[in-house]
Amino acid sequence: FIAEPKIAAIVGCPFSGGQAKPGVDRGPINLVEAGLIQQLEGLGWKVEFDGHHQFEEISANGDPPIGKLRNPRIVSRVSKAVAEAVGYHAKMGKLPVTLGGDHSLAMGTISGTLDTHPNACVVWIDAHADINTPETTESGNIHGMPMSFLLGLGEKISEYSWIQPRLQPSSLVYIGLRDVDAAEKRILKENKIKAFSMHEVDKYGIGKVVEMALDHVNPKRDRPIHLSFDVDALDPSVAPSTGTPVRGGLTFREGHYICEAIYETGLLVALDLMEVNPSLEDAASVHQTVAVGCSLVRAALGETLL
Ligand code: 6HN
Ligand code: MN
Ligand code: MN
Ligand code: MN
Repeated sequence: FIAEPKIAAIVGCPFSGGQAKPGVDRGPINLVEAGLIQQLEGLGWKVEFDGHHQFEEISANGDPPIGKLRNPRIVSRVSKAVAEAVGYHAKMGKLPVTLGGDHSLAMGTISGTLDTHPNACVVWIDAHADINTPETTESGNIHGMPMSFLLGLGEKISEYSWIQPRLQPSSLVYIGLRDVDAAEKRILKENKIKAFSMHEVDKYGIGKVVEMALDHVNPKRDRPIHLSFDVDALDPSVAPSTGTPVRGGLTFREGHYICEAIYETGLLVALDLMEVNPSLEDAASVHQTVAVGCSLVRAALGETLL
């Protein structure tokens, strides 16, 4: 699906409004400053980057909650802008690589992918399911809800009417889950959404889990794949600088294996690398997390060990 010569379009999203901890908006800046673009060029990609997106500021009291949703208008507007950017790059036959920023941005990235590739499936790598609805959310943080908007679950919020809920539950698969809210567990069951938690990673090994995940969403290996990677899927010892770390996560190799295996399918049409927060933990932890973020992107874009 990606035209030759292979072109990656970096969509830098310095945005933190989907959650409460400042700093995650610096993630994309740090990833680019660490040399990500040159690294991808080193893999033979042509890389386009026209600067980080500038998102209009709405002050906190200019964006009061809608129900429990925090910063609902700015999150909606930013995600809509991201949908347009990702959709545009995808239509041009480029691979959009979105650097977050918090995971609410995936409402935009996946909407953009589906505009161009309506048959795409989503592989979501995360400690969390990010599938709370406006009713079930306990935190009000929209980064815990993008999947419910994309699937069309829960109460309709007019601010979000631009999102066409056209992703089928059978077109989504999770790997890495280990911190799923009670209501989210119910939603996953009710909608028969396939999820490989850390329990299944331990039981079967990551190779088998990725194979089973792809067999579920992409049995004939003919559908475009959107890979959305929340860096908190990795164990906090591997990626400490992230807003909602949960112990018992993917190892360095398990995370990279997923990216390598998706690349090998030749079906990747969009990639998100989210939730790197360079203001959390010490300088060495930040350096480590940014470096691991870069190497996950490289693995998804074809870096091999041999
Ligand atoms: N993420 N389930 C929790 C919530 O606030 O709804 C955590 C969400 C984390 C979201 O890491 O992208
Ligand atoms: Mn752009
Ligand atoms: Mn997430
Ligand atoms: Mn997460």
